[in-house]
Amino acid sequence: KVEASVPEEQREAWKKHSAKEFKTKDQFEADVVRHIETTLARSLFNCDEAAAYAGTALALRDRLIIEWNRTQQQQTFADPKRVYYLSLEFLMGRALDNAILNVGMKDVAKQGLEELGFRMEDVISQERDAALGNGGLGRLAACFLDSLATLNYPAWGYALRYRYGIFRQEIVDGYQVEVPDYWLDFNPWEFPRHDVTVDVQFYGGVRKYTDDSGKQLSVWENGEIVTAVAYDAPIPGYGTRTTNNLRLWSSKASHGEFDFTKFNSGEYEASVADQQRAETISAVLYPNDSLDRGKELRLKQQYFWCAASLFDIVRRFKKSKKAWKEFANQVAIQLNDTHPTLAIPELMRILLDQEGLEWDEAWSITQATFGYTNHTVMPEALEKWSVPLVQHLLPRHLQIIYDINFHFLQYVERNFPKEREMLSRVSIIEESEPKRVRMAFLAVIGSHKVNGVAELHSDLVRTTIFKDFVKIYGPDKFTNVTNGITPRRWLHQANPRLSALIASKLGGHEFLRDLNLLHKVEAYVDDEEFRKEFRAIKYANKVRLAEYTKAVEGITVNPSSLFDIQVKRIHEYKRQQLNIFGVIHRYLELKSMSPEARAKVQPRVSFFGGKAAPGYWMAKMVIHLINQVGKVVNADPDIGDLLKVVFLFDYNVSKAEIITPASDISEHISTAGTEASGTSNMKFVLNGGLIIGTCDGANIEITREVGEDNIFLFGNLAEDVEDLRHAHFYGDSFQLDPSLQRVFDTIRSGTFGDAGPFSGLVDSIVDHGDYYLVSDDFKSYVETQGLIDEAYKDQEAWLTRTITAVSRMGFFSSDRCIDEYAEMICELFPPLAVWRREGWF
Ligand code: IMP
Ligand code: B1N
Repeated sequence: KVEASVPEEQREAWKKHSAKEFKTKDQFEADVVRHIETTLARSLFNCDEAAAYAGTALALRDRLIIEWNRTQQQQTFADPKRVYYLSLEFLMGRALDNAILNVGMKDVAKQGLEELGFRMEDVISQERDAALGNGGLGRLAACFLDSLATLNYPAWGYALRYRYGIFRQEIVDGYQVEVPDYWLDFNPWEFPRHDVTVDVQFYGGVRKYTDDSGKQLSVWENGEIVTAVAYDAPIPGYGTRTTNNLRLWSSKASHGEFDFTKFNSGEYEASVADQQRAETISAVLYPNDSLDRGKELRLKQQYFWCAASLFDIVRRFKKSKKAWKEFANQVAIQLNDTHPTLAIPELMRILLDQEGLEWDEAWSITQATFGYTNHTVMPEALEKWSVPLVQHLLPRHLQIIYDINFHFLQYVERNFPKEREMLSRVSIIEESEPKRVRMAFLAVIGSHKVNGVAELHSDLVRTTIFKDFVKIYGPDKFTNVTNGITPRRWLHQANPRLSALIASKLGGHEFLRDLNLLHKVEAYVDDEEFRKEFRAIKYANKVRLAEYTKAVEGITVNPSSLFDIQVKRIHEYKRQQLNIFGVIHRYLELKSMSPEARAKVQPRVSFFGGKAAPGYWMAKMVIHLINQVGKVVNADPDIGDLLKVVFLFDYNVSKAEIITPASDISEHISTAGTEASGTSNMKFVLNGGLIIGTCDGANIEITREVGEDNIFLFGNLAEDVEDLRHAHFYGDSFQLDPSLQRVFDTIRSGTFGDAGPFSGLVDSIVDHGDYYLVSDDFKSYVETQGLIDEAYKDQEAWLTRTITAVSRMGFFSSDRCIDEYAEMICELFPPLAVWRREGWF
């Protein structure tokens, strides 16, 4: 069917010469060598590891693009419903290893590279991370793409092609320093599509007019135009030929803007300045995680990306010549948090102003198209854009938002006539000075489903920030889809030996596609041979991290110690401060012990890693404190191997692949009710580590799955947080736990260097209400760490717990999430169910 439009003779020629994918080792080597010699203009005699990486990546890229073309052609003529995932962040990490795995060429590539004189691991580690994200939200998007392709869903990701991803972190004198990440120097994974461009408008004004039929219409005009250029990255599924697309938009001056009249009249500089201004839009990823700063350029990014993506989606829909009422049957758009909420008024603008639909029809299409995933209930992360700013930048969208609000409030008024105070509570427009647009409310109103990302979080979504909306729309609109992770990257790639061990018992790697099969591992929990290998794998992974620590931090750690790891963005709510205060407490205890008592102590290494937002002073001081404590503790001859403190700089996805498999204990210790889900908690347990954590986010469901004996929970519950905060503010002068008091005294005394920088940290707890309840949870945290020390001494029992926990982690595959989204939110079923089961080809 696809080929019908092409004449017979030409079709034959195309077929004959059409690119063939390599299958054998010889063909692989031939492709790699061809790319090294021709594309890179290098030779046998000057091919270093970087060139070997480039040649291998280009060979794999050719291979992926053949599958990509095939997938897109199939989808173009089958024309199924497609799902579009709009996310400002995709934290992809490295692509080569993943591509080799997903196309099933691991052995071929390894042997091929060896014959050419290279070790696969060295070649793979030449690649720079694609770091177009901050943390969990962006990495979740990346796991979802992997699952969508693996499960054969016709899905596209849409994002921005930032010239600079998240900054690289360096540590100078114990302080974080940010260095730009110019990751595009060499990026073999993207295809520029200079033929796929969209002109996006900003500013200007709205004119009303009457068309020939007497209908009143609006047109947005006289704005400034910036052009979006598409760059595509192929996303291969695991064990399937489906290769989906991640489309990244890059901004450049429109032809109109790089004005040759300006150029000719001597305004060359002005015209270059225009160009640079346009390019600024996609220049840099905002480095804030769970924090909204309300910057104009960020709003410009959001609109630019939404407008380009919707244009593309609508263009693709129109190719099918279907009626508009079919739109939501063909298109599902999932909003990854509120960042893409402008897509809602943008679709309305297209339908009303360009397609001439009536309001009611346009609105029902829009609502049926969008689904919204909320990732946080913390007030500082909820986006609110100033009305004057939106008015200036997007005048027509502001009108549409007001109209949406008008219709919505009318509906509320009709249905809840007795609750007039509700109107101001649920209005999209906050009556502040200046007025602000509440993007989360707009997202709820414009979507047919809203979900949180773990059970507790979804409950909080329903009972706190969207309480009124549950009343208005009924409870069915609000649902839960607990997050997950892709076992391809987070088990097989990060921990190949564990994956191989499991495969040897389960008769193959099918569990990588159906993670629930892991439950069969539990049968081997008493199998001596299995236990021995499982233990050896954990030890080898710890040795690898110890070697890495030596190489990059110059710190020697003993791999027989208990490895305690907390790696994630640095944030007060995640409470790295609680961890480091606990470390200081441990240090003080050790110092006061007799040598005999010390001899009985369980040696431990506390690893930290993570970036602080550049403007987040408190988070930066936490990093500084960790480094200062490390300096003192690691050099203390009384302490030796009993305690080491390591800050692993520049934490990112590829480093996570080394760090995660090496934990005995990892820390997920947010103030209850603040961490929506967390996903690294899942990664650590899947790799044979246990958790110390609060009853927060997905920790709760991990407990449900692995059993209470296989996790170390502590601290206050979410339901008590409000009262505790209240008590801090209004209660009688509060008594600090004496051991925490001693920690603060030690910091203030200058034991860890100048105490000045740390005063804010201590004061926030002692004088400013301890919003994150560090003092309330400190005692139970320290006690639980004590239980862990004791438990770890019984190595056999510990091993049993870790094996049991691994075998019960099947639920946390992102494949399960994607099926839940598909079924509940995107309504991709039933037609896709058939393809999904039987594959596309
Ligand atoms: P788009 O959906 O128009 O952006 O097309 C995406 C990809 O689908 C293209 O790059 C082609 O590989 C494929 N494609 C689009 N239109 C056709 C068609 O008419 N026949 C076959 N393949 C197509
Ligand atoms: O999303 C993750 C969750 O696992 C984490 O618990 C949650 O904190 C994270 C504004 C965010 N929530 N909100 C953000 C990121 C960037 C930004 O500019 C907010 N990230 C999360 C996946 O569900």
